Amino acid sequence: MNQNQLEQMLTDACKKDISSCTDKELYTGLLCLVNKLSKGRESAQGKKKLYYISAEFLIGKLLSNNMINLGICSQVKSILASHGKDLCVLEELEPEPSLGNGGLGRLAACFLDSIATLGLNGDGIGLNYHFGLFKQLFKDNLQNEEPNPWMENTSWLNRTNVTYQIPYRNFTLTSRMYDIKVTGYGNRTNKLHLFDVETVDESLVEDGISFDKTDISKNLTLFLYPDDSDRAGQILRIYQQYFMVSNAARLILSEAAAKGSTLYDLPDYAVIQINDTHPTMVIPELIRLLTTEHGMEMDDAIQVVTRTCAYTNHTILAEALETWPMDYFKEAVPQLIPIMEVLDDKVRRKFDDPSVYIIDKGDRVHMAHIDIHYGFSVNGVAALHTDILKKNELNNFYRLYPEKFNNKTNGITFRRWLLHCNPQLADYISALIGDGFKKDAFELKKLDDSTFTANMKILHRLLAIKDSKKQELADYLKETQDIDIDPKSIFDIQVKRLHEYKRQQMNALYLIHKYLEIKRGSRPTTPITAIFGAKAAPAYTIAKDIIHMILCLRQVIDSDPDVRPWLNVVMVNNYNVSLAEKLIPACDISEQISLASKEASGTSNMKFMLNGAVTLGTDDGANVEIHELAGDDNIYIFGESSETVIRRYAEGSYCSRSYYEADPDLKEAVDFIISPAMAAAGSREHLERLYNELLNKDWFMTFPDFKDYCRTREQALSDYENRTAWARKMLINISKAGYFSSDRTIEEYNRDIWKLDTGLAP
Ligand code: GPQ
Repeated sequence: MNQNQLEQMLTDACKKDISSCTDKELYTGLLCLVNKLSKGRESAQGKKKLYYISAEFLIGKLLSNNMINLGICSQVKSILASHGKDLCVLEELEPEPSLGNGGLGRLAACFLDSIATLGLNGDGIGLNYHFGLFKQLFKDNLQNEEPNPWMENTSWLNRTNVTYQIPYRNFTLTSRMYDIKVTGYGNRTNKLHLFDVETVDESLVEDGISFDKTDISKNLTLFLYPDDSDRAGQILRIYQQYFMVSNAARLILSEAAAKGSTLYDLPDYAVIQINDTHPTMVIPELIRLLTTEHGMEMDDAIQVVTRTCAYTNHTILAEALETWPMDYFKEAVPQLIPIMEVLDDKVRRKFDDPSVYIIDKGDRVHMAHIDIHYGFSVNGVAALHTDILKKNELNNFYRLYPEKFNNKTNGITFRRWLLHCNPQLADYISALIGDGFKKDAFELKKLDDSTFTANMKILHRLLAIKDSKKQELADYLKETQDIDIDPKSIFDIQVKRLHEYKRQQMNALYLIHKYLEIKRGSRPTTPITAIFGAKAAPAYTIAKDIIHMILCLRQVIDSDPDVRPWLNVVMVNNYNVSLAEKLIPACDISEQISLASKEASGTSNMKFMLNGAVTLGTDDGANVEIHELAGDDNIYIFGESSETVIRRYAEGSYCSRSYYEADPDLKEAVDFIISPAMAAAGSREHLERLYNELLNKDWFMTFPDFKDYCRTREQALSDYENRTAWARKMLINISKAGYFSSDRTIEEYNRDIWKLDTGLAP
């Protein structure tokens, strides 16, 4: 389509001349135009179809991404420019759906993009949360939560005619399916199906994010992860999960039947990827539907379902592995109990090992155990993670079913995380090595050649692009959050969910140490800006205390004229996908400092690498693979190894206080948390609780890694001063990032697990 035709279509969609449109009218017009253009593209076809079921799909804003994938983005930009309009301004009008929490949800969104791009026949299935996760607000240096409404009259959601009756113990809910089109890059359009109930009552929510948890028909799809610190909240999760999977199961069976499946041959028509354990109930629910509504024998149904379902594990943290009391199922979905009892009974007859039972002696149901026994594939999300699953966490299962276990190292979509968020860098790469990397990310390897890595002009240009992204971020944070940062400083960034194992607290301890050093006169050569972005789960007390510490520290430093010009600590408000798109291209040093063995993979580490940030991290999750690819000279690795950490846990002898007593720098930093200066900025209660937690527990072992972390971070800061050597590290990181394209990950899922027809060649 040429530019004139496109301009005419946009004018038609806006129903008036582009120049006379308000920004909002233009945004809506573009949305309609994109919907219309993607309508022309059929879903990928094929006998067999993938269903990716997930409680989270952190899709981010869709306008620009869809335009990139439709191949109209640069044309639209110039049409808008010719009328004095700016796409960036329109983008700000799009609300961001917060249908996810962190990496797991964003991974699901990257996967949908790659599945469509590769022309695979596969849809996502999830829930349509009206208020998403929550919107984060800071008040008195504390996190507050508010609903995050995102649905507007004209939106990406399309109401369908698909509805089902979903049965619970003493009532039935009528569901409705909404679809969001997932447009692949230069290719087919798939769908994200989001189920909802029409009786949901948004007015139930008052005072932040609290609401009456009793009336399920009114509250079912209000929030992702509603507060589950009490029984009612926990049972609400069961109601949600069952709603998601019962709808999914009905849709899957009806689509297969419509294509001619007898349902005995369901595995030829459907493969279900269970994204962590939230959708696990799809297994008993499918078995229930096959036996009660389709007349199948129990053993046949179990066989069919086992050959259809595959499970992805995303964590080894014991507290994150879901187990639910049998009572909850009795209360919400008693129809599943006979099925789960049969599943458990079969396991007990076959294996004489209580650690692999589905229902334990305390009458709790272990969701992951259902997936492993009654699915055909179990995968981890990075090489180290899968190894730890096999050797430690799931070793008892690995010994029973070695053939089921496989690794699929995570990936990210380069459309969003390079072409969209950093067009300057993408264009420059195109100028150097051509456009091929946009379809085949491995072509980035071409950059690792001395014609580029030893070329001063190229290295300087790379630095200039980084500088321009830093300036853009500085302008954006000033305008939207009234945060001042110096674009000439080093941008050191840690953005991810707030969790003790990710160790934002260790980053903060370093910053306290640095603050005190500067105060004593030891100034860095280049000023440092340390940026955090993180939401804490509303009921996770220590995580909220860590946010409080960081915000108090920010205030202390901000009001100290001796230090502020040299060290700036910032926590952006309401970190989300849109902010990530601005932060990541501007980053110099990427903080990936989880306790070794605890971060299953991490995916922001890959996004930063792709955008030319250098990683400062532990040998954990996918950092291990980044380390291997980038090489020792282009990454900063510190800290104890995963083996040491695992051994330390097994010995049970870790004592944080002994490290505190032995290291004066550490002691000084920890004590500062409860100093008068910090207390004046915040609440003594929160700060003391965190101080005591660290001193008496420090479950994620920040103290043993503190010294090495400080030393390594200092090394990175000093290496930054040699600008061309640093630029070379950046370039090598970019050149090795191709492996982390989610296209590669999805090809592996398809090759090893899904085995779908590969529709169009990409
Ligand atoms: N992850 Cl279990 C989440 O974001 N949420 C979860 O509930 C669980 C895992 C993350 C995990 O922490 C990261 O290391 C991974 O990179 C990510 O899933 C995707 O696999």
